Amino acid sequence: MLNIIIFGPPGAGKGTQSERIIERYRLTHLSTGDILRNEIKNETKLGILAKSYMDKGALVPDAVVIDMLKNKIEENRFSKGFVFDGFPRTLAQAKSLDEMLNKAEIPISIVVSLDVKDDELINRLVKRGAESGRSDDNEEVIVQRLNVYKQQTMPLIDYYKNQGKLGSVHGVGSIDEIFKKICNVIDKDF
Ligand code: B4P
Repeated sequence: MLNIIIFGPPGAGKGTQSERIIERYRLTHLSTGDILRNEIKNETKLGILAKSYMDKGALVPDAVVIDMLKNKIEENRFSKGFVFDGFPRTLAQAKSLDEMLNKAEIPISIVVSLDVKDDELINRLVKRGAESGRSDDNEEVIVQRLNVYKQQTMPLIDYYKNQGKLGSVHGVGSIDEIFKKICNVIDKDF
């Protein structure tokens, strides 16, 4: 089983590259951002709660997201493997994921970290906001999301480095070039 975490700040290209990874390696895409946006669209209780955090650039509480992800893993238990996109985002989420997967004897294989500087991230997300109207893609909220990333998510780099699972990829350039580099990192180990 191949379980990949695609890791990086908001706008690094996680969602974009995940689409290609799942196609090439025949994996199941679990994007917590997409799942939450779907809940918002369907105006569920979870969606209404999530929106109140996402619109401020804050993370949705760990307990909610962890529970949601556990259900999705269970629903897709016959999959060949997963691409975790946007999860984990906190140490508590990372530890829960390890616990869940280790218990099922399907641990994380590799963490691909996309490195992109802040000014490029802001440009990309402002552009996406203008095109898609996504409510958290405006400059004020983007700056807040980047702060949250640095405080709560970046510590996971050391967490996975210490497990010997981190592979870094420079995330600027064409989408094809970056995808090639990601495949090299995955294929080197598996
Ligand atoms: P996400 O949906 O994960 O959104 P994101 O960080 O903005 O990344 P995304 O995958 O969408 O964008 P990508 O980098 O591909 O999270 C949104 C919110 O949901 C969070 O702020 C949080 O509130 C909540 N949430 C989600 N998961 C959570 C969790 N685990 N715990 C708690 N809360 C959670 O792409 C960005 C743009 O760049 C696109 O327009 C793309 O076209 C462009 N792009 C991609 N690659 C490019 C390249 N090489 N060159 C130029 N542009 C590129």
